[in-house]
Amino acid sequence: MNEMRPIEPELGELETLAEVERKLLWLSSWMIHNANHLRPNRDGLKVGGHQASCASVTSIITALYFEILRPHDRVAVKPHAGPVLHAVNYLLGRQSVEQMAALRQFGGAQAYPSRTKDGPEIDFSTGSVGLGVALTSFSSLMQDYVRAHGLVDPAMPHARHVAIAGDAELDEGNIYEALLEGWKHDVRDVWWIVDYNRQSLDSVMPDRLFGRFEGLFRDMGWKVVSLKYGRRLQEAFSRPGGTSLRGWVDECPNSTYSALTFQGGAAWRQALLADMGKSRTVRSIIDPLSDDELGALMTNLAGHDLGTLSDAFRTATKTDQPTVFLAYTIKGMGLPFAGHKDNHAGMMTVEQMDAFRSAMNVRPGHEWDRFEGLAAPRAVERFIQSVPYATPLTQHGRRLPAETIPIPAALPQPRITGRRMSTQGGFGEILSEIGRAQGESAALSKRIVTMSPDVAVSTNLGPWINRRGVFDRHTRDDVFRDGKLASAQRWGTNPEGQHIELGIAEQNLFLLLGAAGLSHDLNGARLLPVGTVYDPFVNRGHDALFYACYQDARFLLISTPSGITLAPEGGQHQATNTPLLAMVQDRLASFEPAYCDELAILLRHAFDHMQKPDGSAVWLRLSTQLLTQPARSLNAEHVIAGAHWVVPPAACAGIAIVYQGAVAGEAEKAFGMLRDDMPEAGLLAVTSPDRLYAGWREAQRSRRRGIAASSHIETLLAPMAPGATLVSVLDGHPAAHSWLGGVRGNRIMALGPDRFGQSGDIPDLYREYEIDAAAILDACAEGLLPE
Ligand SMILES: Cc1ncc(C[n+]2csc(CCOP(=O)(O)OP(=O)(O)O)c2C)c(N)n1
Ligand SMILES: [Mg+2]
Repeated sequence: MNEMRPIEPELGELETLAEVERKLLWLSSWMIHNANHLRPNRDGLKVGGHQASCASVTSIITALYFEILRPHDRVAVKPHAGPVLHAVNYLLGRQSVEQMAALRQFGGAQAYPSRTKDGPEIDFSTGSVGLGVALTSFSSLMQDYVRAHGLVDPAMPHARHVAIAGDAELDEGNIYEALLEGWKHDVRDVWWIVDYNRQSLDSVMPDRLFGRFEGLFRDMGWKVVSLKYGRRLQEAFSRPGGTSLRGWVDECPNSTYSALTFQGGAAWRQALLADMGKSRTVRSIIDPLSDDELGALMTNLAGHDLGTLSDAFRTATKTDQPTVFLAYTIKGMGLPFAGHKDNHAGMMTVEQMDAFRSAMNVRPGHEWDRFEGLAAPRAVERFIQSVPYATPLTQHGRRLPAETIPIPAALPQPRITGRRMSTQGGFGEILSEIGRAQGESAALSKRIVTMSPDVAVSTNLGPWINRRGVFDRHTRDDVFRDGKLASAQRWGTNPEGQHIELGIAEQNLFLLLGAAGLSHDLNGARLLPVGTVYDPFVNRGHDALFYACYQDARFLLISTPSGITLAPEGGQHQATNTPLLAMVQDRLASFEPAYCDELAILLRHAFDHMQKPDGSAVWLRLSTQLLTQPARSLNAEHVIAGAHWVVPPAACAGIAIVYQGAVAGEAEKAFGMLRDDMPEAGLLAVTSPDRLYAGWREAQRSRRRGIAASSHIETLLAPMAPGATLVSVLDGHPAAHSWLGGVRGNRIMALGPDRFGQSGDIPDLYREYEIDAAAILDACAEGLLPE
C-alpha cells in the first residue's frame, strides 16, 4: 500500500532556501548541545562550541553553498562555524550522524574544520584566525600559476577562492600583509565574506573601526560590497519617516544595537519612541507592529537576508575582481542570546534547547533527521540535490588526483669535492644545475617553484631565477637590463617564470608555501615549492609555518644563513631556537647538513619525501660557513635517517664527539686532538636531530607493542661502551642534542649557544658561546672525569 504522504505546500526558491537555513541553524546548534549536554563527561571539562558564531553566519553559508558555489570553488570557513559546515556536508550526504554526534570528541568531527582530521570535504583548515582568510588569496595566486604553466587542463573551470571570515579576523595583521601582496600580484577570483556581527570573543567592537575597512579594501583594488540592511528594513526606510529611522539606526552605537537586539521588541520600541516618538511618520512605521514584529524588523540585517545575499553574490560572479562582502549580521541570530556581548561561548540551556526544538518542529528522538520539522521536506531534499555544489568534485571528495613527479636517483650537481664552499652556496649551485635542464630531463625542474620574502638573492636563489624567470601574470620588463645597466640579476617578469618574489613579510612566505604545497589536492597539479628565508625570520612567520604543516602542505623550506655563524650580523639575526622549532614541528622533516654532499642527498630526498602520501614538508637549515668539501662516499640512508659516523668508534669506545652543521670544522679539529689521547673515540655527524628523535620514539612505540625494533640512533650508538661520554655541538640551542644521552644512557655534554648572540667574528663568537674546538675539548675532559 502506498505510504500516505501529506501534501506539501509549494515553496518558492527563497522559501526553500530559508528551510535549508533553518535546518543548518538547528543542526549546528544541536551538534553543540549534544556534545555538551548529552554525552558522558569524563574529565569535567566544558566541551564547548560556538552556537552564536554559527547562528551569525548560517544565512551567509546557506546562500553561498546552496545557491552560488560550484563544485570546484574552494572555501575557508571561519573556525567557529565548523558545525555549520559539517551540517552542510550532512545535508549533501557527505557527513555522517556519527561524526556530528561525536563533535569535539576523539575520532569525531573536529572543533574547527580540519583537512587532515575531517577528511577530503574540507578545502582549508582554519583555527588560527586570519590565516585561513589570507590563504585563499595565495591559493588563488597558485591557481593562476599552474594555469599559466599549463599544468592543468585548460578546460578545468576557474575556481573561486572564498573565505567566510569573522570580523575580528580583520584585526590580524597578516590580513593586511596578504592584501598588499595580493595587490602586487593582481590576484583575482577571491571573495572574502565578512560575518560583520561587530562582536569578537570578549565583547562588542568599538565604533571607531566602522568605515575603516571599506577604504582599506578599495585602496587595495578590491570591490567592496556593503550588505547592511535587509529588504524589510529597506522597505521601511523607503516609507514616510523612513529616512529618520534609517538615520537613527545608522547612528546607533554597536553596543546599544546589540543590547536592544538581546532585549527584544519592547526594548526597541522604548528606545525608538524615546528618540523619535514625536514623529508621526516614524510612528506610522512602528506602531502597527507587535513587539515581535518590531524586533524582527529592527534586526533585519542584510547578512540574514537570503535574497539580498544571493543577489549580491550572484552579481559578484560576473567579475573576477577580488571582492569583500561586509555582511552585517547579529551574533546568535535566532537564538535566545542573540546580540548579547558575552555570547561567544554562550550555549543554550537544556530548557532553552527544548523550546528551540519545539519552535523548529523537531520531535524528540528525531533531532538528527535530515528534513525533520520542515514545511516541505521532499521539496527541500530535491532542491538540495539540484544545487551546483551537490555535484561531487571527485568520487573521493574534494581532493583532486595529481601525478607524482619522478625524481632522478641523483640530482644534477656542480663539482663540489675539494672546494671551499658553504651549504648555502651549494644549495644555489645545485638548484641552478637543476634549472639548466631542458626538454625531457626537465620533468623535475618544471615543477619547482621558488619563493622568497625579499631575500631571494641573498639566499642564493639568484642563478636559478636567472635561468627560470620571475612569475607574474603580466609580462614586465627589467628596466636595469633594458637600460644595459650592469646587474647580475634579472627581474623582468612573465607568466612562465618559476620564482614568485614576495615582499618582506614572512607570514606571506609560509602562507604561499602552504598554498603551493596543497596544489596537488586543490588544482590537481603537483608542485615542488621551495621557499627561502633567513633562519631567524622563520620566527616571524612561525604561526603560518605551523599552519601550513597543520594542513599537510608539502614544500621545502630553506632557512639560511643561520645561527651565531652569521657573526657580524649580530644577535637579532642569530637564531638559536630554530633547531628546536624544527624538531618539534609535526609534518615537517628537518635537517641541517654540514657539507654539500650531504646537502645533495637531502635535497633529492626532500623532493621525493614531499610527494609521498606518508611524507611531509621538509626544512633544511643552511649556513654561510665555508668548509673545504671532503672527497668521500656517504651512506645516503644514514644521512637521511639523521646521522652518520665520520669516524666510527672502536668497540667499547668511551667517548664520541657529535656535531651538527656549521661547527663541523671545530668538531673535526677537536676530534683530531682527542684522538691523540683516545684513539678509540668516534666522530658522529648529525644531519637531523629531528629524524633521529622521531626514529627513536617510533622504535620505542613498536617495542611497547611487542615488535622488535632498533632506531637508527640506537644502532649507531650501540658499539660505544655503556655509559660512554658524548660531547655534542651545534650552532643552536644545545637542547636539540641533550636528549641523545637518554638513548643508551650515555653521559652527554651538550654544547651550543643558549643566550642571544651579538656581533663579532666567528673565532670570537665561537669562543664566547663555547662551541669552538677548545670548548669541545674542555667538554671532553669534563665528560671523561669520573662522575
Ligand atoms: C590567532 C588567534 N587568536 C585568538 C583566537 C581565539 N579566538 C577565537 S574566536 C575569537 C574571536 C573571533 O571573533 P570573530 O572573528 O568576530 O568571530 P565571530 O564573532 O563570528 O564568532 C578569538 C579571539 C584564535 N582562534 N586565533
Ligand atoms: Mg565577530
